Amino acid sequence: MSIRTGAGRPGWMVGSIVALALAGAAGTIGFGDWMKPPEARPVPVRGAPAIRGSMVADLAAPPFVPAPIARSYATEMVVNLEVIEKEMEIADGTRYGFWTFGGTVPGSFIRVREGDRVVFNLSNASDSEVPHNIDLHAVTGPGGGAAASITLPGQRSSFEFAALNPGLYVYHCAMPGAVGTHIANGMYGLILVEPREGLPRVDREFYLMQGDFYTAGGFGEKGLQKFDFAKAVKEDPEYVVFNGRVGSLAADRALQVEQGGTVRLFVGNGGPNLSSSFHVIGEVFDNVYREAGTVATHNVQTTMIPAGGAAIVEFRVEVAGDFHFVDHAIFRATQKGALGTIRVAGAEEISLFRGESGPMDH
Ligand SMILES: [Cu+2]
Repeated sequence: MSIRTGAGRPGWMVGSIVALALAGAAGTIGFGDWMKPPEARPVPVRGAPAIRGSMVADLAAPPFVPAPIARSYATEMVVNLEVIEKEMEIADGTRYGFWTFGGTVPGSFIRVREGDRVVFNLSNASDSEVPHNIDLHAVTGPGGGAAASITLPGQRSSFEFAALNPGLYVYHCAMPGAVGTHIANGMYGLILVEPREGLPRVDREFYLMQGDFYTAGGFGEKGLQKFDFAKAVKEDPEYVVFNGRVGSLAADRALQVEQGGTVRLFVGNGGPNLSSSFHVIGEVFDNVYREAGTVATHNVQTTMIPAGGAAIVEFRVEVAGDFHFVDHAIFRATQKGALGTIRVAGAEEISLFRGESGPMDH
């Protein structure tokens, strides 16, 4: 079908023809949909349910997450999160002035239930040098809360939202005029809005988040490194890492799981610039909730996680050994730090895999 837009044709008429053509082609708008209950409509009508009681959210530092939610009703969930500017190592012997939500990169993991009314209290530590705020992608509301949460050093702000859509969402600082710099300094994390019916039980859940960092000195240069704005604009990072530093989840900090168990990874990408080609070497993802949406796809090797996006991946670890996860844009893994390890404890299972580790295998 082609639509010609003749000169002089009124704009509204062209618009109507396009709208009708799109509706007809996609077949998504039908009168009958309005007769269905709200949740059966292609675009659901969402509203806040009745709220019962109030509680303070348990937050968790990466790579861990708060326990699954057992509640069968919506409640008022009070989230208290503090912004802390602090120097930490980005690699052995290399320090960086991070800006954090809760003292870690990524920030504290927040877990609420679909329908909860979230009372979000953001404080900014008194020794901070600049104001900060927060935009949670789980929020339905202007700026994701950003304008309502601009907080000066030593102050606190508060806003409220209804967690309408289930899913895993990125949150980040969004200070007007300086969003990129704040995110580049590590100001991001994940909030899980658990669906009303909960998530299927697994043996272990972990929290990973990729980020790209722009230091004045080259990769591995020692000492305190300054943020390099020009490199950030060019999207040319010195570091691409999981959980804020080279080796955050490697060697004796590897994620520990038991052979035969099921693993769920909540994987986010703070960016600020790069998309992640997330891959676990020697594993196939049994389930991937791509872009952290609701529908799972299966038997996936590598999943794409955009900057400011997330994915939930699940798999069973049938074979013991070390399984490295990477950004499969592979020079980021081998030269810039995008590498971590899942260590599966157990016994050899030769019906599934048999082979010796050679001298080059490390
Ligand atoms: Cu900030």
